[in-house]
Amino acid sequence: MPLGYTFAMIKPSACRKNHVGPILAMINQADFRISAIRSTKLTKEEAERFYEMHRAKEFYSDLCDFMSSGPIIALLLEKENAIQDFRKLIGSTNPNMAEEGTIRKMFAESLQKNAIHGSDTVENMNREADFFFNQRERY
Ligand code: FUP
Repeated sequence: MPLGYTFAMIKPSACRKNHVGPILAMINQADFRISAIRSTKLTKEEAERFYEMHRAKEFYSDLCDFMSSGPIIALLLEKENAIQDFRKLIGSTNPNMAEEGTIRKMFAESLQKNAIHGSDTVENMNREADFFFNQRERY
């Protein structure tokens, strides 16, 4: 299986609770290589753009308020089968349904404050990676 990439983002709630270190350790232990990493804080407008596919959903406005409420860690990660393996590592969107040992099972507080984002398709991964990183920031 060839190497590929996924984009991930540690959400404001997990950053606030000092879960960044343990989450990065789990990511490295699962054999993902960090290609790019940055701590930043989204404006409301940037969060709206990042989650634009959810614009029509009732949770959209609250989600964008939350995602712009504090710093996040943006990550570009490399591994074989990166997108699918990372979705397995983070677990279900709803932490009540997340499997034991997954990042969301361990660190999520709620469906909205679910600790971490992971791309679901190559197309979204490219869009999300380009949102945060230029080519010179990727190694
Ligand atoms: P995921 O791909 O696992 O991040 O999940 P989705 O794309 O379905 O949802 C994006 C984000 O919206 C989730 F991380 C959390 C948030 N969300 C809510 O706040 N309420 C909902 O009912 C569904 C999702």
